[in-house]
Amino acid sequence: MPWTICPGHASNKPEAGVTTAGTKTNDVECTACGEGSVSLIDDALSACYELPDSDGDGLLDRFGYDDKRSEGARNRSLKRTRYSIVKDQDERDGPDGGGEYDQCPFDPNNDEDGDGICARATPNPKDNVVTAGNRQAELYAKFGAEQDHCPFDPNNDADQDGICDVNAPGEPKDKDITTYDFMSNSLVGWRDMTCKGMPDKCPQPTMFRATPLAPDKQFGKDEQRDFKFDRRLREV
Ligand SMILES: [Ca+2]
Ligand SMILES: [Ca+2]
Ligand SMILES: [Ca+2]
Repeated sequence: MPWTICPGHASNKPEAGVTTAGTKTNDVECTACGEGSVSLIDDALSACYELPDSDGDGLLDRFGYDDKRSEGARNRSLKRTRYSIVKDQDERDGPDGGGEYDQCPFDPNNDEDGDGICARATPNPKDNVVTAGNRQAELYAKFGAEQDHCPFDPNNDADQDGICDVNAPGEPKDKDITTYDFMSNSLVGWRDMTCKGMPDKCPQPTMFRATPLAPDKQFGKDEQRDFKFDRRLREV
């Protein structure tokens, strides 16, 4: 007697797993997977898998799942190979029985500043799976396995001084978001000196203009060689 096949997630029935194994005389019993568990394969061997929640925020990890899709005569005749975290991850928003997948499975605050970067590091080798650009990374926050070192600062330390411009309430924040360095990666702080409004009323420059102090108002050859111009400097 062929055993009953418990439906997987691709079926039009709610996914179910084996709760009583089949024997020579008894059929398999299937039970629909409850909230927070899945069965991603239709077969007569795989049970529902209770999904982990690594950061304890109530949202489920896609990582950790496994099943018996490579075992048994039927699975082998279908040329199934072992579950692959890269090829076979559940791409739905959540299991049939309830629950939702976590786009930042190691960040309980789930990208608090909304910049698409999760706050905590994704451990190896899971970080390789969700590296930005991989298909699986689309199931993750926008910037994949990147870690947000300024999780409360959506501009991620705009003046690049190593101090997050915004921090968690009660933690020190960068009071002086100003750049004094020509090698800076941004133009934050290079405000127009003729602007008389409060600092936050003066527009942020989009280019930098260098003014030589020499009487002829020209940069000498040595200055031109030493000065580190970048693409935002249009006029000398
Ligand atoms: Ca979670
Ligand atoms: Ca999370
Ligand atoms: Ca973030």
